[in-house]
Amino acid sequence: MVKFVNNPIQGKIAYAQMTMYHPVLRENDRVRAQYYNALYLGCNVLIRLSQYGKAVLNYYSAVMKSGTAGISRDKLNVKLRVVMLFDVIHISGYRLKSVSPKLVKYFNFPDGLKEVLVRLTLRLTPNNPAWNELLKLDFIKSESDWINMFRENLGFSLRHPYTILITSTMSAGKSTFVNALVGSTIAKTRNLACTGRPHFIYSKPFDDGLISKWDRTVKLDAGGKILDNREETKTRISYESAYFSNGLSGKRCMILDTPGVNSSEYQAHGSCTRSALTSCAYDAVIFLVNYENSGTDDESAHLQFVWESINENVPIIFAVNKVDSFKSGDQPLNEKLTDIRQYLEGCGFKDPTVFFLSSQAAYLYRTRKALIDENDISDLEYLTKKFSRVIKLKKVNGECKNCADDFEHLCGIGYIEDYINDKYS
Ligand SMILES: Nc1nc2c(ncn2[C@@H]2O[C@H](COP(=O)(O)OP(=O)(O)OP(=O)(O)O)[C@@H](O)[C@H]2O)c(=O)[nH]1
Ligand SMILES: [Mg+2]
Repeated sequence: MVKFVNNPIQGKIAYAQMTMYHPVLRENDRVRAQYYNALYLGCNVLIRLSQYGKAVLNYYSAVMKSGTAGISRDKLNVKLRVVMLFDVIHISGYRLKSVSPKLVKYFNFPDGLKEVLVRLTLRLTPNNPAWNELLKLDFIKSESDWINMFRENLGFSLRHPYTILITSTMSAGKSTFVNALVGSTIAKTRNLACTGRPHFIYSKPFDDGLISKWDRTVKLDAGGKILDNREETKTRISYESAYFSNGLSGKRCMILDTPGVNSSEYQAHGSCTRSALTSCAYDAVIFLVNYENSGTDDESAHLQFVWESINENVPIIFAVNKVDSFKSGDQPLNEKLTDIRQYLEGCGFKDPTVFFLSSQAAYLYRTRKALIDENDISDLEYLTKKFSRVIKLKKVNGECKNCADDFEHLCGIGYIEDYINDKYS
């Protein structure tokens, strides 16, 4: 049985890496190597290096191009020692209870600075007034971007991720929907049983350009490898993280992409999704109804299971996906909505929240700058026209508070993000 807990160790991959503006990257090779070596030593002395910490150090080593230069921290200027203190905290995964007092002492700071840093590390929160004192110092002021990245990660570390479980029958478009929410290709999609185990996908507080992954080991830069996985040969759960560049950006959340429940070939897919649902370890559920193929026995059996499994105070959204397949002669969408609502009420869901959407259109739109396949480019062009001229989702999804006629709302995903943002606390 898979244990569906929000694992704090793997959850650390949600912290964005701060290397892009790292102050040491403006130094020469010798200083960078010195810095890396001193950091490596400091981490080994000051904290218990977790798998995550080792992965960050490895990543730093590649970015900082560590060499064989001397290792003494005293050779580094005070600014780099302050930076290193924050790096150690970052590498520890923002958990410093046991080391705070000796941490500041270790770096031999001058007296005034030492006091500020002790106050900061004793109550390590993004709002501690000692940040202002630190950032007032001339030699630190220039690093305020980098320090603010640290504070954003710190703020994230203190918040519980709002967990959204996505479920449906096979191939309704869950993984495409997840890619659309994130705004990049993080989950594998295809028109056959595809997702074979639960994927926990954490949001990052800011964009570090990396897709990270835990799958027995931590890979901070797993981008290209994510989609190569043969699902059945790896661990039973995969943890990934990326910056969500759209409606959920900056939110601390975790999307749980589950396998479709009705594969006759892979029955384990259904049982692991059902155990995720009965775990109740989530804050909201999104049930994708397949517009092309709804009302099947498999779907109503799964709806029944969901109705029995989830707590009544957990919000559930029904997202009718693939509405881009609508063609003239089809039942008008407002009638379809009435039928779907009745069907859901028949399964026990009182006054269900239903939105129509096209995950495929949202995904293509949000990744448009990176599209290279000609078919994708022409599909997007076609879908853009279809959603502004033919399929008027406003009529079924309703007017919305904040939307002009942006494509996110025209293709439906914007409504779902607005709803999540309303519930998010
Ligand atoms: N037309 C259309 N096709 C879509 C849409 N969303 C997904 N698809 C297609 O549907 C197929 C299945 O998509 P996936 O995202 O892999 O579906 P899934 O629910 O994750 O599948 P499993 O993990 O196997 O249960 C793929 O070929 C997608 O391209 C959509 O909004 N419109
Ligand atoms: Mg999938």
